[in-house]
Amino acid sequence: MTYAVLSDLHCHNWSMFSRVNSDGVNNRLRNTLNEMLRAAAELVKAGGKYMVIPGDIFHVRGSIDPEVLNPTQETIRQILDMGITIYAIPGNHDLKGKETTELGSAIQTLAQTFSEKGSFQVINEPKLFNTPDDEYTFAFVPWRTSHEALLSDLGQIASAAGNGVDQVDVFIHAGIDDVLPGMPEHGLSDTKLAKFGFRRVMAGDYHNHKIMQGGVISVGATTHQSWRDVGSKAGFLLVTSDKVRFMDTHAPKFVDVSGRDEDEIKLLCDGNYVRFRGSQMTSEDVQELRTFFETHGALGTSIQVPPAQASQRQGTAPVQSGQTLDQSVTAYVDKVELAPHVDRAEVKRQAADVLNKARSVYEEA
Ligand SMILES: [Mn+2]
Repeated sequence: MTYAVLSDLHCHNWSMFSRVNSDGVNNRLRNTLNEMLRAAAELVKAGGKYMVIPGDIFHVRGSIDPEVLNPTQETIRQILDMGITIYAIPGNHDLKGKETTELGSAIQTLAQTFSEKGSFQVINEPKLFNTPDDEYTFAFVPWRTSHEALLSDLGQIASAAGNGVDQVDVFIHAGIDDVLPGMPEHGLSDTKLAKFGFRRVMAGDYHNHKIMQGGVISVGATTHQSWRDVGSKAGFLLVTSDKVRFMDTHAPKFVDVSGRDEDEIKLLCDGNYVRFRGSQMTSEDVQELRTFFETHGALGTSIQVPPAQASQRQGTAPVQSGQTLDQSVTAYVDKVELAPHVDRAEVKRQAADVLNKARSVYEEA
């Protein structure tokens, strides 16, 4: 028997590289919803009926946009009508406040909409249960702000499972060290998660699919969403008792072609959003490069080079700090003094969100 896992959908009215489809829906939101439907179709094809979403169905914290909610709800209705049961936990993006509460959870509204069907289940407390057909033992721990709380919840579930712990697949929303290259470690390692002895620990939050030791798995996001996702594996999982099959996203990816040769670039452009960073170029050369990307199928382009003329006028070499803006912000957050109750990893996440938001405006200009 097979079940499906999708995480970090981040349903949103995206601005960068987006347009409005004829039905009024943001095309990038539609791409995500189509991937959800594809996962449901693959699940049914494999004879399965459970879909698990370990967090971040929505993107914007603390408010729901009707142009996002309505098509998302309609997609979920279609999936439930296929005979699928969805189990979901709120991720940090689904929550208005820092902790998981029903009141502050955007996905609670989906649970209420589909309460009669009973087939969209939101889990707001740590929980261990068998699926109705006794095929699986699932456990869930919704978003926790501290690792201590998360690990303590997992410990309690493991002892409740007793000897059967090695048959339990547990779902959390927490970034695991070494999943995102360049993201500093923050103390939640695969070793710590593996030691409970669960069959699998599957985590949403960090947007990169990775299988680690001891059944610990970062699910990854369902689609690429921004330049932060360059190089990450996005898609969904089809899971059986002994196998985890990664299904690569069919939605456009954010790819960086800087330093690649022409043949590689041709292969990377098709159907994707394409970024190039390099040394100074004239505006004519930039336009030529853009046309080259588009000719080979790029759906959007971002060419980030210093303008050739401006720097000649200055007569000085451009300042090269050797650090990206993201690295510099991360380094700053590492150094800056924070109040004791403030979670440094959360500050980094939010700073990255702000940078990303600013970029989406800048890229469009
Ligand atoms: Mn997320």
